[in-house]
Amino acid sequence: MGKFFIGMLVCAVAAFALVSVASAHFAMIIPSKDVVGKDDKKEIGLLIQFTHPFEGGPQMQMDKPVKFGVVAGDQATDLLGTLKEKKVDGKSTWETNFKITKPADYVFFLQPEPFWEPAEDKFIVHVTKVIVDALGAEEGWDKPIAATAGIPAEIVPLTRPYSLYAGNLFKGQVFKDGKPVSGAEVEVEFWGKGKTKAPTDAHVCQVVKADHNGFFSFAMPKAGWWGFSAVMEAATPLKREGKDKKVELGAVLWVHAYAME
Ligand SMILES: [Cu+2]
Repeated sequence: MGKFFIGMLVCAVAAFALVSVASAHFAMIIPSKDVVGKDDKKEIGLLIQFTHPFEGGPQMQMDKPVKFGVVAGDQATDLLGTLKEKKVDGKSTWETNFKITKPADYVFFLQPEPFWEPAEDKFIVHVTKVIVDALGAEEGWDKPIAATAGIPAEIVPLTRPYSLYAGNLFKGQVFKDGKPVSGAEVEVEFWGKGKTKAPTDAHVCQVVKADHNGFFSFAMPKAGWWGFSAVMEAATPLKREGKDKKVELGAVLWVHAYAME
């Protein structure tokens, strides 16, 4: 994180920061469209990156992911080989195109390499999803995919996670290792790209807590992409220089809200 090292602590540890900037880092999968209609081009672009979405940076390094693929119906397809690296501010981001071949809800998923965060003395793994509806399928968005995709955590939407309006209440359920996570803390951030002003630093990253069954909800006040990141601790630590280090396991979901005309 270079020169931004000090100012760049996530909201979870903002209380300990000398310079308190309440931005959080999020892994992102952003498709060029969240709903592909029958008259649309049957191909979408996907952007993968690790950054601070509200402020539009500083960009963080995203190594080639451990897993990247899509679940449609009950089948997972590995798309890791399709990713093309693109450097932004000297950090790796990834891009690919995906051809729509049938009506389905396409659940794209990403499991990044553990990212070492010296400021927090831990690794970060943000397992990320985004859901694209194609050709009027409107089916499959509410199904957990962790077992099919082989990922350790996920947010399962209860609100249909595409064709949303700004102002909608988004509801989701946090799962880790196949079980709902009681009291999970969910960080919420708008992909403001640095163009949206926050009244205070604390406004950058919103926080909601899940209930005993892992359910949370959040009303999105603005049109654009919204990221929900349930921040947990992985069951197993990872070694760094011979020492056990905690792993922050995030379950991230991105949804797009449209302005209502
Ligand atoms: Cu960061």
